[in-house]
Amino acid sequence: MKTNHVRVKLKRGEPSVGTWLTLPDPVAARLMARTGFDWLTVELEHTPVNFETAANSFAIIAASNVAPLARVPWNTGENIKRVLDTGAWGIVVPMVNSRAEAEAAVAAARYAPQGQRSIGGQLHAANFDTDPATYYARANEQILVVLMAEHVEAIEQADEILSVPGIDVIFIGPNDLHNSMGKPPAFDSEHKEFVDAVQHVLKTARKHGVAAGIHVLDAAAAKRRMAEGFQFIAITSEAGMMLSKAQEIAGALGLGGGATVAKY
Ligand code: 3PY
Ligand code: MG
Repeated sequence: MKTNHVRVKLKRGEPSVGTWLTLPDPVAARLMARTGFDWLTVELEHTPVNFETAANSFAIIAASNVAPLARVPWNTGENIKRVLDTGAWGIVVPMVNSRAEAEAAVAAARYAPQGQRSIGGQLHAANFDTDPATYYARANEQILVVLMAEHVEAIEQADEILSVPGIDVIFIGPNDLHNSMGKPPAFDSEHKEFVDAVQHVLKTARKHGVAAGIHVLDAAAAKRRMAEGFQFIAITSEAGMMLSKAQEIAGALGLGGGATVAKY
């Protein structure tokens, strides 16, 4: 059975860097899997990506020995089961604001006795290059559970959320977090409330032995966050990278101002 190298690195205290796949296209996944990132998160929350396209991308990513992760559209057992049973090596769960929501996400992602994930499917074992019996016996050691802190409620409840066993990463969504503070969405800012919230999550994660993560805009920001102690770093998305480079080139040639590009 393949080993989820992202979980190993995080447990060793090392950083692990990846990006988001927002285009509903396994061809884009195939190409992105060759760029060097540790993991690629197929984004089902804010995109047209459906479960079938996601499953095809997971297979291609896993075959390249990159970890395929899935951000589910919402924290439901059904979403978590579908992406794990079709071969994701881990889940990113948006908007986890309470201990009960954290418990529900972990229960959906872990087989008994740690959780109550249902038995079934073939693609999960195939993506770990093993047979279903081995997968069922060892999946709890391999599946990465990433819960998102992206609302002021999650910041207030961080200690409660992080005390739930079975969480690998607490991952800050800076855009939603700013929004919940009544501020314009952004990957980073100097707003004191935001700066304090980020540091609070980092400190609380450390207290509970859970890796902290955050979504950032570029490599410079990724390095800054790693120096602060963040381990699970997402840098924008494949579409964000493509559009910002295209805009830079068009701009250098004087081809008009170009529209503001989406970052993820
Ligand atoms: C946010 O910034 O809100 C995110 O969800 C990033 O992944
Ligand atoms: Mg968000």
